[in-house]
Amino acid sequence: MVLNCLEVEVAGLKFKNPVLLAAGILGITAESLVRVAEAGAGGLVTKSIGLKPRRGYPNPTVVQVNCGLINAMGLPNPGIKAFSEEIREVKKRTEIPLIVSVYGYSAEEFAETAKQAIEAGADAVELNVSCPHVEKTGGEIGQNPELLKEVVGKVKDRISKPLLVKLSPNVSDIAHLAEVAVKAGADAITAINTVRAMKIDVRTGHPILANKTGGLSGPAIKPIAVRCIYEIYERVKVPIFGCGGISNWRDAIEFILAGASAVQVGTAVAVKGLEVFRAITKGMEAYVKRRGFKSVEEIVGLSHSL
Ligand code: RRO
Repeated sequence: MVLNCLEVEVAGLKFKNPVLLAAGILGITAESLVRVAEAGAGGLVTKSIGLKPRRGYPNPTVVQVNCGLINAMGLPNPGIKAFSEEIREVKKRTEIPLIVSVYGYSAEEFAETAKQAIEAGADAVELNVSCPHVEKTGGEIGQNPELLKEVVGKVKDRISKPLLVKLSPNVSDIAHLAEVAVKAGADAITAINTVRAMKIDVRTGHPILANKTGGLSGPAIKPIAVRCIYEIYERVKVPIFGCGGISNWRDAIEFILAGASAVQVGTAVAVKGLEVFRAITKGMEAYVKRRGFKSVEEIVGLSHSL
């Protein structure tokens, strides 16, 4: 039997490889999620879904800058009732783990949405407590230890599947917030969401995004993400899903050396296309074998012990 050196088990979820689709890209219909699965992703994270449908912000919602994208989509989503149909469809057509990203305006909304996602067939839930530009949710919850504890605790009581908590880099001590999330019941941490940013049109003087500010993603934020993962790894025992600017296998390996057990890719999928999944996993597999390791799991956090 040939062993797959990229197979990992993270927070009780089995992945054929540790390269997942990140929340926010191609994650709102079953059709696009199935295409990502067929392109070789090890797992899927959906667009963030709330209790009720939400239109999101007016255009423009995305602008390209050097080394990345700035977005202020404003959480557009069909609401968990309609999205449950998409979850069922994905689970019928793919075998890989489906993680539903969830947001809410209160602990109760987070918990109810998470419960409905699991009832529809989600394998796990990722709490979005880190969206940088929507009031009364996202970062406003994840940056407040008391609120974070309440939200994570309430969701944990309501579901019995793995609970991931996605944190924001827009804080002074991300590792402290990871500790708070883990004490409240998080089974894994996802780091990082986007970095607060903006772009102004020098001809007109106007901010380009309708919301004025947004979240920066892509290669520009990769070193920030690596630092965050390194710090979180030193402070909590639960596994970390690394996210933020990964666009090739070297980036993915760097995140794993910093302490990530698996990675999520978003902006590179939007910029380079679905081929990134096979390109990254191929490069990772070659690296693991070339270095004489049996499994990618052997290099998780390796940079901490060198
Ligand atoms: O929808 C968005 O505008 C958005 C979300 Br929910 C998020 O978590 N991060 C981001 O950069 N944009």
